[in-house]
Amino acid sequence: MGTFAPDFIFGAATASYQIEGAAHEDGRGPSIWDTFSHTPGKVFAGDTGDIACDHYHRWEEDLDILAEMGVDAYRFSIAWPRIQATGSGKPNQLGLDFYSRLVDGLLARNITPLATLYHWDLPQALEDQGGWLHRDTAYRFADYTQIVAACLQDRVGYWATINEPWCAAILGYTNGEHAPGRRSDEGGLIASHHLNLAHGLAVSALRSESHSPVGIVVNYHQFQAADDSAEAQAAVDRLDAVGNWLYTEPILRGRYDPLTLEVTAKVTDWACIEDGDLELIHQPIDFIGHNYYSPTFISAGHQPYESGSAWPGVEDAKFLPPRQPVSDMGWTIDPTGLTNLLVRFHERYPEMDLYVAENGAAMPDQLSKDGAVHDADRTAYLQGHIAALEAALAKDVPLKGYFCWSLLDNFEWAFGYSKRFGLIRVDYDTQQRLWKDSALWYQQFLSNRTI
Ligand code: GCO
Repeated sequence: MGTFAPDFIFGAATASYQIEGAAHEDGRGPSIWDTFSHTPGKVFAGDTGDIACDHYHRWEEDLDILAEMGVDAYRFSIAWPRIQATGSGKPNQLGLDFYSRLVDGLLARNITPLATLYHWDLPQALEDQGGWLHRDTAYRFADYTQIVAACLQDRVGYWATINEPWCAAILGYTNGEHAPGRRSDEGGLIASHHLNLAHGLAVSALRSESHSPVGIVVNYHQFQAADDSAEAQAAVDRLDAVGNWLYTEPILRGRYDPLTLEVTAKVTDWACIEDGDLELIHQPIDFIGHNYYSPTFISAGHQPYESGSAWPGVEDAKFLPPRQPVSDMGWTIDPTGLTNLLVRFHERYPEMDLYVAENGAAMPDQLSKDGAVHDADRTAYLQGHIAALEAALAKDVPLKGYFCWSLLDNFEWAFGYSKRFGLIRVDYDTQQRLWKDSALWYQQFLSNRTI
């Protein structure tokens, strides 16, 4: 156990649709998540992001909480539909002004802004034209990025182009679990390529307006073979190819991994890849952000590929049940998975600085009689995973920072408000913010950075 270096960044993270609310205010247009959440049956209890944590109006209070907590940085996302209501055309100055105030508010509190340009809230008008299945959306994303970067420039300390392209593409366009809820085996792969292209085009746009570091945030699936058989490892390799290297190989190596092309050949001919695309995608970047929550245990076995699978083309890979203990999401709690992820990713891409852009847990929080949330389970989760960072650093992983997901309880996508990930409890009736015990622990940890 030790103390983290002074230049190691600790923060907290949120995302626009999950906390802002004000869905129809100041020129914001509808996003695919507005449409999806208002579609009966798509989101738990019919929850929507219409109000969420009302962060759009309470942002100063929330920044004060961050300052009082003692974070170095804050990761948030910018809602494209606030900047361009239909995803293209003249920027909405009121939207730019909101994020300009937010960034200035962070800087005034000596907190470094890390801005994610796309955390899934695609303007619905672009979806109506095909969304991420439509190549042109990548170019619209670059235009949007240029507008935002020209406004915020180096007031933003770090830029992340896209949050979790796998979720946006596969859950949005292959199995339909997320917005826009489309179901097509090939769709998620086409959307993946266009998101990779959008990333590359956005990097170029950012470089033209800002000197700040640029990267992308991925939900790298931490697959772990359940036994040491060659077959189990081969199954992990196939899942890695379709779930992980599908993004990092074109972005960091300017190619699609041969195993990715081999496994997906039964689903797509990759006709969406045009000459020059991989050069556009493979722009030099400064960091990779990893969102880690849990490992996934894999064994080999006869498991034919079935249409609708979130792993297009993968066969003979069996997903084993989660291992205890689990979070309120039913996800295995295993900090060694985080160390393994960071070490393994560094071995494959040694040139990349790494950040843990999200890590945290939904827990069955209860408001106790004394009016507090004694979430010892969340505190234990955070302690274990922050300690796991040290194990990665001890193996010379160029890990530069850690962001807890999430600052606030918020709209957990298809789970609505039924899952609470926050350090801060949000009473959705009153919008009152309440520091959970885990927030008090994180504040104390940040005061001496010793675990
Ligand atoms: C994600 C998203 C977050 C989620 C969080 C908990 O990683 O899926 O970035 O928006 O809310 O991860 O699932």
